[in-house]
Amino acid sequence: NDELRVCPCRGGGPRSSPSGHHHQVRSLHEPGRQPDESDQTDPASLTQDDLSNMFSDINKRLRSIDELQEISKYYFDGQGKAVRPVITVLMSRAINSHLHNDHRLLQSQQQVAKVAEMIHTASLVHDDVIDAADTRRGKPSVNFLYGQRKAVMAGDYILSVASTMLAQIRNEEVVVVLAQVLADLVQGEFMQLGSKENENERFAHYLKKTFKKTASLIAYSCKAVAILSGGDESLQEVAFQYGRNIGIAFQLVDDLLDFVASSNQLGKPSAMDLKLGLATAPVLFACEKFPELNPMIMRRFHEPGDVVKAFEYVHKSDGLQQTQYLARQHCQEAIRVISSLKPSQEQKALITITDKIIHRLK
Ligand code: GRG
Repeated sequence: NDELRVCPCRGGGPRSSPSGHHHQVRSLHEPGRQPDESDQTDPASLTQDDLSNMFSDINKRLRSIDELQEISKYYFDGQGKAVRPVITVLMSRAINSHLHNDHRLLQSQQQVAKVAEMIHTASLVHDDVIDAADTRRGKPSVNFLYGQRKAVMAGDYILSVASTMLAQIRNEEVVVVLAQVLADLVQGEFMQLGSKENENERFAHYLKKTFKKTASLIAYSCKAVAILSGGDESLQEVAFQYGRNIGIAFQLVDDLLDFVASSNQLGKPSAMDLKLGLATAPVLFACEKFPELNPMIMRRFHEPGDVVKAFEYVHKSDGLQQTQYLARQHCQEAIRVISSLKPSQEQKALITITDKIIHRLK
């Protein structure tokens, strides 16, 4: 029932004041959807209790001088999918079950879930400044409402509070692991600025960028909670590889949705990647059938008509199917690694999530 989420302010409506915004705080769960009591492996139901206070806790930590507080809290309204905290909580509990026969979440693991959502949100705020995006999640973006300078500082502030929360976990290894995510996010964003001239290097460059920009946060959050559970290196590697594979699949589907979903579903304009000059997996695959795409990729779809032509070539090729196939392969690899844990509801939910990632519409 995606329709329930459609907000009248979608599609570049009038500027609305953030304080007077009409969105209800939505829980992590689908509105109007009755949780199925019989489904003990549903990711949303399984994580409901552990994440019910996440947004109010984060909002409490973001206390600051008036306007900075208002801007920083803007995206912590329950409208995001909270994919990273859900995966982090499920991984924590799956590993706690595996090692200690006790699926309860540790407070430190819950803190990692919050920090992951905060790092994600800070990166969204900065990303929208870099891309000059007007909308995000179907509402006006922070930079659109408050301007670039305040948006940059709000992103920095969210990150600084997240750093304090990370330090308060009091585990040096976890700090090192999650600090790597920050370096990866910046490097991933940086890699996106350049295109490779050599066609053979393009796909490898794209996958490396995809790991850093999207998968790193999920992979290292999974590793961090494995460390906190007392897992050895091989168990930490299971958690990391699950997160890495699911993260790459998630971004591949994101890149696919940019070509097939409506702007209403996405909460931002579609074909945005082409408009930003980015050649993602569907285009790189399409290039095999239509080499005419090569010069367009090199000039970052800058000439008039490039975006429309490239969009058509992608749809005429099997680039979208190939992208989906690659996402499925990464999901299968995620399932393979997580199957080495002792069976638990949470382990099964981590398998269910791969299906949701492949079939998601937003
Ligand atoms: C400030 C830490 C920091 C980094 C700066 C701008 C930047 C460097 C990195 C950008 C990273 C970025 C925006 C990656 C995109 C990842 C992605 C797939 C976002 C969409 O995630 P969803 O669909 O979003 O989970 P929701 O809205 O559901 O939360």
